[in-house]
Amino acid sequence: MSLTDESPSNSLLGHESELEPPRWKEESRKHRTRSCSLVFIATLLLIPVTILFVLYLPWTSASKAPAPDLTTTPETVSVVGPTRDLRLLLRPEDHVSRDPTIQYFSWNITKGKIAPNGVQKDVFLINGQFPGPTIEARSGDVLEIEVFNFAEEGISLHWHGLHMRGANHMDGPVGITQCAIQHGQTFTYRVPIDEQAGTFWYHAHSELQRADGLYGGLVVHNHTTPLENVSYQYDKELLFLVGDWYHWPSDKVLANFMDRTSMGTEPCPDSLLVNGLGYFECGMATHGSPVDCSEVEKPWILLDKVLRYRVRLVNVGSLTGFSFTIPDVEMKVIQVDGGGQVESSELVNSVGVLYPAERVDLVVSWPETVVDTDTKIIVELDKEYFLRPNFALTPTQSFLVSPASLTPQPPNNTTGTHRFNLREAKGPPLFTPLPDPDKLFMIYTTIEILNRLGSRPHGFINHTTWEPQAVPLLASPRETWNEHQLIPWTGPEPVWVELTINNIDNSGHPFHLHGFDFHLISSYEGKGGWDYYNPFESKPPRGGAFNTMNPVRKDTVYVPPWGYVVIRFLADHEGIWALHCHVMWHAGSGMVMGFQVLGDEGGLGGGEMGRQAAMLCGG
Ligand SMILES: *[C@@H]1O[C@H](CO)[C@@H](O)[C@H](O)[C@H]1NC(C)=O
Ligand SMILES: *[C@@H]1O[C@H](CO)[C@@H](O)[C@H](O)[C@H]1NC(C)=O
Ligand SMILES: *[C@@H]1O[C@H](CO)[C@@H](O)[C@H](O)[C@H]1NC(C)=O
Ligand SMILES: *[C@@H]1O[C@H](CO)[C@@H](O)[C@H](O)[C@H]1NC(C)=O
Ligand SMILES: *[C@@H]1O[C@H](CO)[C@@H](O)[C@H](O)[C@H]1NC(C)=O
Ligand SMILES: *[C@@H]1O[C@H](CO)[C@@H](O)[C@H](O)[C@H]1NC(C)=O
Ligand SMILES: [Cu+2]
Repeated sequence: MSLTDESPSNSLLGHESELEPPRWKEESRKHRTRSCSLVFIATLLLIPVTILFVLYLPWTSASKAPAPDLTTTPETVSVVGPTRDLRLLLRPEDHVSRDPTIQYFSWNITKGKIAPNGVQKDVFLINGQFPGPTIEARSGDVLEIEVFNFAEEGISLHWHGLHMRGANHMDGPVGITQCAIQHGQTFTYRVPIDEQAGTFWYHAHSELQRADGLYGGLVVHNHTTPLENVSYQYDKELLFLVGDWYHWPSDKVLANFMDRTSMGTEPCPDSLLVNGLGYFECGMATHGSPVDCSEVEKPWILLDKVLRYRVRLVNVGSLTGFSFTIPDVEMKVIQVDGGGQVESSELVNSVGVLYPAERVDLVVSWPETVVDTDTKIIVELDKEYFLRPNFALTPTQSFLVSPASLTPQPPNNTTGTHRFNLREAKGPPLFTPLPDPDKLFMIYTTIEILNRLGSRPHGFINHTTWEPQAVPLLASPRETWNEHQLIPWTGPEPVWVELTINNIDNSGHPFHLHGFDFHLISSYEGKGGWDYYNPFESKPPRGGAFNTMNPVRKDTVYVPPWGYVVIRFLADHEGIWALHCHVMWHAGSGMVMGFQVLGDEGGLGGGEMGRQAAMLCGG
């Protein structure tokens, strides 16, 4: 196929007659703005039930429990009064000085009606909790998580950011490394942590269930001396799972996105949650989007502002990035994603934009003059995807941070916002520059509306819109993979791979690579012209020379509109590793591919992991 043509629609994807040219799409996306509320009218006839508030129970590592009777649903945790405290305090002291171990967990997964922000929704619960229990570990641990599926639908779990060396069949994506755990089935995930440390999370990798609450935090503490609390100078650790939230069930939201009338614009969320709590003014919903709503108290957090905190911040949302601000604080960015160090001495009071599935670790402290004053945490959802306004949404919300003192003072006048731009994060200088790549790969990614697919928007990577096959790819020979699978092979030996992701859309895509950390050596936001990068041509990249001296290490990266990112990683451990956009509606409509690492040309179906991958299939 020729790549010299000036029109991306003609040269990149090759569906000349079917493709909508990106320009046209851009305009249609802007002009077809309409209110979400109209669409809400016909939905959500929820049976009124007593509102359940889910308590944060500290997670407990159960030793191997006797298998529960899967025919009777366990009782949902009964709910004791509203606790609206956002605080999720971590316990590094339980992990940093012990030996590595196998930690056992036993999880009952159910679905229940809860109202995290006052609005009822059918949400996944793990042992009665939403979000799921926070897992804390240290490098070298192995997690053994026995999952009992009491929910009516098939599920699977992914351990976001963990390399899963030798354990590709435990990685989670249905259709790639496993079949779903069906209702009434149980499955034990064995998750090796090896030498990783940082902020991770786990979430469903089946259907769209992450957007219905099937997720939780996973923190791996670094045991190396000097301990991180000493080198980064903090006293306590807090976890914040922050993300946008839809009142609709996820399958309805996806259906709305993939409807002919959406023109590829994403339904915008209704609310946002912090550690599973939010607030919503019921009055906002009355015009056209009836919900079962009760006013709840705004969540808040009580902190001893004399202490210095390490904040581990995760975007657990489905669509939007956000910025995180505490006006009167001194904040320093120390890490991104799973422990990728960030070189910065800058003191700020805000970070952003953090895109879905990205993480950032901060050390925050308060100047002495304000330790007794009230302050707030401000979460501001990024407007990039809000092309269809949702009048029910309050995109910027603040949560009171109350000092431990008995007589808190009103806050001083707000100071200006000094934001650390996460797109510009740099890692520490490398001792030697990154090795040159052995293999180059390049992809184009876009949301396309094709006649042959019913004029419904689909996520594409090159020519491929992903759909899961009945037998996971890990368990089947390559010759049986259908046209919905784009799985290049990196070869039989470990190699340095350089991957260029070109984004021909006018909005960004946060891409996640399973199984590896990568070095981000280039990121460029295009100006709307022919701004992509083709490593197979001699033309130099628009975004300038690659950074091989101090690139940041990540597992999820925002690919800017009309632009590209270039990443390098050492493809050295066997598996079929998914690569996909982390926007739920983009991945759910097909923006998914993978890499086959090691093995032979015929796939990995013949190996031991391949045999294990088929365990839950058929039957
Ligand atoms: C899981 O459900 C079973 C009932 O089938 C119950 O016996 C068991 O205690 C539950 N486990 C947890 C951790 O809630
Ligand atoms: C760091 O953490 C360790 C283990 O929890 C603790 O013993 C030590 O006192 C902490 N050091 C500081 C400076 O907070
Ligand atoms: C743990 O922290 C040390 C610095 O104290 C760092 O060199 C090391 O890379 C960290 N380990 C991991 C697995 O991130
Ligand atoms: C906040 O206001 C008080 C009273 O005006 C003042 O003493 C203090 O220095 C102020 N703090 C900051 C950080 O501006
Ligand atoms: C806050 O700013 C306003 C307007 O600049 C001023 O009138 C007021 O006194 C200030 N309050 C404090 C506590 O500094
Ligand atoms: C994607 O398409 C481009 C353009 O045709 C091609 O150069 C590239 O190799 C393709 N990538 C993969 C992984 O097939
Ligand atoms: Cu996307």
